[in-house]
Amino acid sequence: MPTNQNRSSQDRDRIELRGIRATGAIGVLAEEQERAQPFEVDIDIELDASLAGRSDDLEHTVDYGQAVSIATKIVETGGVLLLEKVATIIAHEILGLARVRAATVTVKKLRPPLPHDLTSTAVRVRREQADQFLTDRASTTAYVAMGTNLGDRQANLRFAAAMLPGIAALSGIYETDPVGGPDQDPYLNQVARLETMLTPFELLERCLAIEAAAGRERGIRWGPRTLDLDVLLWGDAAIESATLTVPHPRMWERRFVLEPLSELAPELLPEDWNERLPRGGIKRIADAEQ
Ligand code: A4P
Ligand code: MG
Repeated sequence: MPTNQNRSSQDRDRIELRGIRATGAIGVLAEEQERAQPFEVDIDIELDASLAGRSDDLEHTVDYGQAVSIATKIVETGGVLLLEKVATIIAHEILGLARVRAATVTVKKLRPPLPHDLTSTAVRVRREQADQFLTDRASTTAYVAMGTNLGDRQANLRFAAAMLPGIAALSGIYETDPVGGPDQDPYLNQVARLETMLTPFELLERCLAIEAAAGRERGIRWGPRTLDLDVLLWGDAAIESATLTVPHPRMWERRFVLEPLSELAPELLPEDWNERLPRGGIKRIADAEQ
């Protein structure tokens, strides 16, 4: 957990880039698409600069030269109609740089072709790390692992399958010996494939809400639970944040995850997974209920 002191410097620290000038063919009018016009871009990068502030090492901060190059290149590439789109593309590219927590990008059209007296038009967007996964694709394929070893286990799995959004397929149901934690009853495990519009963070929120609705109480780590929902994969995203790690960090070591997942997406598993993982302690007991 970040300390309060950390959190406040994360909130306050910014790199501010002002007046990045570039020309590009951007605009709704035909003439704007044909002839490049001048733009000015301002960028605010939110980051935790406390380490770089002590170390004096470029590795510990964001190289703002890269941010300027990104903005210049995107404007010069042109071929976009709206300032909203240009600003969003720049913001998402900047979020791809290490250590950027959020980016605010203002794109200003310096000579707007309007029959009025005005100096400029501008659009400002702010995007955070979590927004990186807001795509314009219809949906993303994600996999969620379900586990239960308290109460009516089959009913808990049915509940999860009914509550998870966008279920496209379910694996069979496996009865499995508990791995880790205290002495506890066997689990039922199952994996779901989703076609989802949710970002990975929204999907995690949804999973936590469904666990709570199933009466999950958080006690000892790896202890018995009515329902555990783990986000295994979300497209090909690699996420390491305080609240979410994707792919799920322990999935590759767990037969109770990989065996059901292999029914739905064998191509996603390492070739040797079946030989590598200890056998036993797992039995397929039912097909997915339709
Ligand atoms: N979190 C981070 N990444 C993820 C992710 N990809 N998916 C964070 C879900 N959550 C993720 O989770 C703690 C926090 O992890 C969440 O609040 C979220 O912000 P939790 O569910 O409260 O804790 P947990 O599940 O008790 O701990 P952990 O370490 O996640 O346990 P696992 O790895 O889920 O393992 N044996 C059998 N046979 N079958 C099982 O299903 N499950 C576990 C739990 C142990 N042994 C088992 C089984
Ligand atoms: Mg969990």
